[in-house]
Amino acid sequence: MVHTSQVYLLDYGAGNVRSVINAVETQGFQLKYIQSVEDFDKADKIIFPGVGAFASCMAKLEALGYVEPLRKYIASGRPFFGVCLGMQTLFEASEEGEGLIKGLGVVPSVISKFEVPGLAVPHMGWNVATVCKPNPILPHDQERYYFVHSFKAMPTETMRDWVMTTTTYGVEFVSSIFLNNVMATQFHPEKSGTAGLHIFRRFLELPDLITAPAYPLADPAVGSKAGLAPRVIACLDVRANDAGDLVVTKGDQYDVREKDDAGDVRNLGKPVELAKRYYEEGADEVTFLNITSFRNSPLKDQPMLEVLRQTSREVFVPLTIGGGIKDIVDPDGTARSALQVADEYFRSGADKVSIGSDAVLIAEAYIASGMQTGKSSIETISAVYGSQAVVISVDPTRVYVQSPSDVKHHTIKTSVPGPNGESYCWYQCTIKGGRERRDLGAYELVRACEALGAGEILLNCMDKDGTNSGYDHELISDIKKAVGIPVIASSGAGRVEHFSACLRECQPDAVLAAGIFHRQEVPIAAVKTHLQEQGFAVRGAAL
Ligand code: 1PR
Repeated sequence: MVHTSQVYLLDYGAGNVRSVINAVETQGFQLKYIQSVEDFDKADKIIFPGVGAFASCMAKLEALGYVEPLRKYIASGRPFFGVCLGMQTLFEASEEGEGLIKGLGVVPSVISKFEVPGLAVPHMGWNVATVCKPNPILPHDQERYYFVHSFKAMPTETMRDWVMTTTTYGVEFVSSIFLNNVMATQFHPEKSGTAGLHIFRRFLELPDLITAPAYPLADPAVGSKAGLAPRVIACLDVRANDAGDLVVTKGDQYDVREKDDAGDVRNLGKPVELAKRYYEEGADEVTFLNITSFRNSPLKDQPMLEVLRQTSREVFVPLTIGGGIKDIVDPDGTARSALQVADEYFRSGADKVSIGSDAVLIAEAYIASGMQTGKSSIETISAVYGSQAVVISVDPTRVYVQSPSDVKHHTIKTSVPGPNGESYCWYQCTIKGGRERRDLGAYELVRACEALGAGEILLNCMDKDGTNSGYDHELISDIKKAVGIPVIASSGAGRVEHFSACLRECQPDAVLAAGIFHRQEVPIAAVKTHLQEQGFAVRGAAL
């Protein structure tokens, strides 16, 4: 079907809008881009997918001369849809920045910081939206959508006419708003699977929001399934095989070659196909790790960019890309900053970048000097895209010691004694895919990275990787206590019980697995069903 309305995207050039574009296009609509103040008059509908930080977003809108035209557009009664920061900018002001930063002033309230004792911030993952107001967009109450944010709106008295849904994460906050022609969500419809795509479809198909018939409110007796669901993440280690094809591979303790005489790189499938399969099977997130990234290739030719472009056209859950996020020099001598490298990945459809080797080197320098330079990959990327877009991938290996005083590193008392009866250990950081050990502990690394602006930890464990023997609970519990940002538990999952045991004992924010999914030994749906039976909040079709 050909749609003729002029749908415009307000892209002020600061982040990943590719997934919103893909989500809209998959519904059969073509987007145009607001490129001048005149475009506000031409638009029948505007979608504003805000990304990055509130202050820089408002500064950019001011600099482009868009603030007044946008206010005028909204006052005209034509439909407007804001996503995440695109919702927050509608408010009078936000605490995100130096002092209170002024917003568009459409919604009579203020955005405040998320501070919930004992809960990781950013609020990241799939949470339940409770519908409070009849509206033409959300057919279902208690649907789970994907959130990622550190600031929130509260359902204050002044907000009464506006609140469409609320969500609970320690506190009840406003997860979407709707009044007359203005609708906006704190969550990301473009990352919320089919439930999210439905929201865009309704917004695009309805001639306007003011006269559109509303879905009835659900019976409150149904009750809330409230709570953030721990994410189940599928991880794809990608590299070129010996024939030069890009394949998904999987190592045993990081060795990805077959054990036979030929010793070829293990080939478990094609990256885009597998990612799509995992999305359809219910993965809450997909992570690509480009595991041979330390070998130099020109940035623009990075095959992972094309993998992301293709994947983001069909996979509507968050996508993370890791490997090679650092300052690089192209073979022709062109220098590219880590931020430029990340820019390319975000523009190609990534929602987060994961930094491995570079993070270790940055943390070492930071710990040695006690100084933040503002120039590292972690600092520069989080300043532009927000901390939630910067994941630190940790590749630690266990080192036994007789006593904590034997080393300068943070140690833990272990219930799995070492070969010489040692009852303490520390976790040594490695770089270059485990090829080089560094004089830095994982505990010190994650704390330094959090201080520098990282928003999440992807915690691998070299000793457990590919063993199918369960996660390293001692490591995960220790790291979870070390930081206030979300922690993804990785390495060692072999059975559904490993996921629930890890979640119960270590309380990570997400559980990741690779080998068992690739080899089709355990389907993602089986993990979800098991977690649900064990009493965990779960997002998925099984519910
Ligand atoms: O250092 O920033 O260029 O990033 C390189 C990235 O590639 C890092 O995130 C590093 O973890 C990853 N990497 C490098 N070499 C390997 C390898 O396997 N030879 N993969 C590698 C790390 C570990 C996990 C794995 C889990 C779950 N793979 O990602 O998916 O351990 O596996 P399992 O469920 O099968 O046990 P940089």
